[in-house]
Amino acid sequence: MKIDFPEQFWWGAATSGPQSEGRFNKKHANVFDHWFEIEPDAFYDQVGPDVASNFYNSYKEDIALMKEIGLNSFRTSIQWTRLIDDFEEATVNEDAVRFYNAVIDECLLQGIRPVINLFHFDMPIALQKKYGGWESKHVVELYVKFASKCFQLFGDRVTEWFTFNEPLVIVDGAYLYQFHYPKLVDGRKAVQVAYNIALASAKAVKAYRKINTHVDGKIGIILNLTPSYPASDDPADLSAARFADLWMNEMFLDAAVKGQFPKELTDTFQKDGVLWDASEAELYQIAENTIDLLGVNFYHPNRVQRPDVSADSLAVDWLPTKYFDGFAMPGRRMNVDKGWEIYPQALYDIALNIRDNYGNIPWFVSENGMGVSKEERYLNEDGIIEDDYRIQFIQEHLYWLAKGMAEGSNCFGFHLWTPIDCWSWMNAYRNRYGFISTNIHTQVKTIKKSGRWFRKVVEENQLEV
Ligand code: BGP
Repeated sequence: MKIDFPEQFWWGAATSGPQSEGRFNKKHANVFDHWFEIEPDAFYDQVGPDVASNFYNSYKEDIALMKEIGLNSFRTSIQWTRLIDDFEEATVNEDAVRFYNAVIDECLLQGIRPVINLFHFDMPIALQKKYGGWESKHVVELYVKFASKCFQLFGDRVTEWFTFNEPLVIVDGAYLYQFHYPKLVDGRKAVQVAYNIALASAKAVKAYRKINTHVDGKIGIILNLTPSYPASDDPADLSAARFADLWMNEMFLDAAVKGQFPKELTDTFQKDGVLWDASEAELYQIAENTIDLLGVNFYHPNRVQRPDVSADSLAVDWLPTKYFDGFAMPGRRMNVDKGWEIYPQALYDIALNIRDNYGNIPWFVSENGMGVSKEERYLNEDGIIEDDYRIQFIQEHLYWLAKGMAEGSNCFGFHLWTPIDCWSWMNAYRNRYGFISTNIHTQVKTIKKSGRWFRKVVEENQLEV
């Protein structure tokens, strides 16, 4: 079967500054630079972000490789810590300005649309230490200054901007489950951080609309949406799945698209004594500054059952998992390396949810992909990684995405995570996701079988399944 995609469909891939560039301006550190400095053992094979995939030095060659596999769009992020010299004043580092200009210009020269995100987990450590990072509304203002600077410097050529990547991961990782620095377990702070990020996003949207001079300019947010499927029809499982959806999906999605948080969620926070500090004026800003377009990162579904309400699970502090637990779906298909269930139909469910409940806002798959460890297992005699598993993974997700689009969902693109194998937080280089492999010792980059396959999909604007 052949499935046609719309003309102008974005066929691309995504990375982030901290995961690809390497630490090119050492004046400031972000939370991950800092964490690696103080606790290298927390990172897989003790590999930190200093070099990453060396994009700072090899961006021209890397963009040429992206062109070779046919990508027409590429998302990365501008790093706050690299661009800005003085966070209070938002003065810039000239070399960083030169670098980001060069990346944007090179993309345009090669016919690749540069899509820019402004925050990908990379809080400056100085702001984390001095103000508590996203716990602070002053930091919200500093972020808006940084964002405004980016719009001024690069907005004449970048037409699609995103304020944040996966804010929920910051909340969960840094404030609840300890996989991001500062690794706190503090429900009240977690909830305030979620609110402050939603507010920062709305304020950045507002700043963009004031500054933007590009006729096609648009701004949105990138969210990891994981539909929550209940274990059974039992009311306890259904209400667990409902809360999981509120917390994991609707909290940021409703704020960004509808301009308000779900009342069910804020009522629960209120009841539990963790409701955020919010002023009328701020809520008005959130209501007024909704997004133009949405990025959806999707990797795996969320299987949900009633929570374990033993004394132990409640003792720690307020955790959202007070209301739900995950479970392993019997008979599920797994990406064994990553420990994630493979369930491509969820992309169809996401598509229809956006169509039916979010005004059919224009959206794209901003990340999807398959992390595989020790991928050199699949090297053939010619030194090419034969990643048929990745081709199948993408095919299946595109199939369900196309079905949602055929039924009217307004999706305009698909980005794989990631173009070139890159560094990934605590996992460092454990999970490889790219169309192109990186040898982390020699920095040699080689197109995988999936990259060649994708080129054909893009050329034909068509998927064969
Ligand atoms: C997403 C993040 C990316 C990337 C990806 C893969 O949540 O937006 O930054 O890290 O996950 O993650 P990992 O390599 O840990 O499997």
